[in-house]
Amino acid sequence: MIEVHHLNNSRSQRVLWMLEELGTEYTVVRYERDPKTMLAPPELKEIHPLGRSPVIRDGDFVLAESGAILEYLVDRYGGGRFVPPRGTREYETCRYWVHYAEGSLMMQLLVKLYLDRVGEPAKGPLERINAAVRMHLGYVEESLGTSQFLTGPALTVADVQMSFPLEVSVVQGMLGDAHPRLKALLARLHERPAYRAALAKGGAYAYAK
Ligand SMILES: N[C@@H](CCC(=O)N[C@@H](CS)C(=O)NCC(=O)O)C(=O)O
Repeated sequence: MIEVHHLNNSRSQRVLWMLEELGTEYTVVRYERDPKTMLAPPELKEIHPLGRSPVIRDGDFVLAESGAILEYLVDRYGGGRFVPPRGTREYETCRYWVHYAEGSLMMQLLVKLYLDRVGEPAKGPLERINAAVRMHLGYVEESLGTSQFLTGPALTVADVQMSFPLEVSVVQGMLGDAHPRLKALLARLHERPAYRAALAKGGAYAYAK
């Protein structure tokens, strides 16, 4: 059975959600962040040398990196669900959003998180990163257009992977009334039974606003 090495309040929540959508059996191995540093406990390094979450173990295969994990899960257990047909433009767009989530949007949000902590001395760089985050969110809002989900009328792995940076954007006060389509998308994602079931399995998650 698949093991998900899951850290509270983390990106790993979307792996549980994906597995609930797939209806694939899994167990959760839980780790708690240090309440002061918010870092993962050292035991996570026993499953993967980087000591970050998520990590899954499927048989003797250990895989880290949330985008790679989600793509692996839909390829292996999806039977064609949660991903557009290969060879189509929608398939490539789906893959684009999976990479964009961590490679572009989340990267900006992490810089913002650290600069926010520095405070006044980082005022200039913080203004620049806020402008960059606003530009990114405006771009995602426009890209969504009138679609129900990021790659069209059905939920795909792209929506699952993008959920975390969008949720972090809400908590950081960057995603709001200027983004009615993204707010509606998040509401649509949050009301899914599989999303709710994953929350019940994962424990503390501060981003499901
Ligand atoms: N790009 C990686 C990032 C993994 C990552 O940094 N995970 C965070 C949780 S959101 C973590 O484990 N943080 C604990 C720490 O840095 O000690 C992914 O998408 O899986």
